[in-house]
Amino acid sequence: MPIKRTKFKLTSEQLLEMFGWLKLIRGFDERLSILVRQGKVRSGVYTGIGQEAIVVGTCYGLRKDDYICPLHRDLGTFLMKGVEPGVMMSQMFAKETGLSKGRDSALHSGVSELGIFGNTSMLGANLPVAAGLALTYRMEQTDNVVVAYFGEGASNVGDFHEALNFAGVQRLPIVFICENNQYAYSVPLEKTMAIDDVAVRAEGYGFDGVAINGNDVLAVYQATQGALARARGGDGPTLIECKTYRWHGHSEHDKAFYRTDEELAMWKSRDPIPTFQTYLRARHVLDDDKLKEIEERVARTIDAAVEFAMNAPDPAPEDAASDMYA
Ligand SMILES: Cc1ncc(C[n+]2csc(CCOP(=O)(O)OP(=O)(O)O)c2C)c(N)n1
Repeated sequence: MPIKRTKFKLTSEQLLEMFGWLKLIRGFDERLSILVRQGKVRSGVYTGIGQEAIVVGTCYGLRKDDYICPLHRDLGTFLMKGVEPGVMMSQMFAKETGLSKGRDSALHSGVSELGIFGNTSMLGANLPVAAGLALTYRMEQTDNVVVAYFGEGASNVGDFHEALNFAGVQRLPIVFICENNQYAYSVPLEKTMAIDDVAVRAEGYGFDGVAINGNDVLAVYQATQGALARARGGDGPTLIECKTYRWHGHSEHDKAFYRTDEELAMWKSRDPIPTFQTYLRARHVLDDDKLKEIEERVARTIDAAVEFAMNAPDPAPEDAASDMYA
């Protein structure tokens, strides 16, 4: 059954705020990419350059006590959920001031006070956990929602199907966000799936799935807002498949020789940021002065984050076994 279009209204300030997030998240990843080349980052770096509209469209307007279960490529979701840029950069530098105090690489850390469940290395394994979190919300009788991210590659593993089945049977308050960036590491979509849209998989588990342009931040926002409202109202899960493309390799050490320059150029012409910028200018929400102001603010924020992280202390060896659960 087709999903009804959700009506939404965003003020000029909110639209500009979304634009600022797109710019910050892009800038953060771009700076990390440079820092990797300079040998300054201690973590593996999996940029989401080209995919920012998914992060912003899904996280914008989320409540602090909604939980997100992000992917390895979703550094921006941490920022949008409230992690300070300096802390996030410290995490990439494995510093004492990072989320995990230098104990793990990149994005495996969570922050329960901010509603972030850290990514698990095994693809798809975050999804049953996400369903469990949604079950908790149901048992606690809150109207909070879990937003769980996964790649199209992960939608081929068993955990994905078990999580969707459980969420469908229990009508859990969860929104599944597929970041379909066309490749699972070096493997193109058509070599892993005999269908065109991951979204159709939802039907097999008794709820709606929709495939949308994942490079259109407002389309992502609209679809997410509809899914959140249904989940909060007790109508169960939704799967939103966001079609997109990652510009860099799987990680910064992957040169992505398995794809063509033409393909990359085609997707770069659909860059979510200039597309949104053109829209904002046409609506007279953005002008040259505002653009300059946003760009300067973003540059300052990132510079400060890098400086904070570079000057932060390394973790002390004697603390390696502290903060253990058992
Ligand atoms: C179960 C499992 N198989 C293989 C891997 C190795 N691996 C890590 S990321 C990745 C590709 C993931 O592709 P996708 O799910 O589409 O997400 P993307 O990286 O494209 O955002 C692979 C194969 C893994 N971490 N877990």
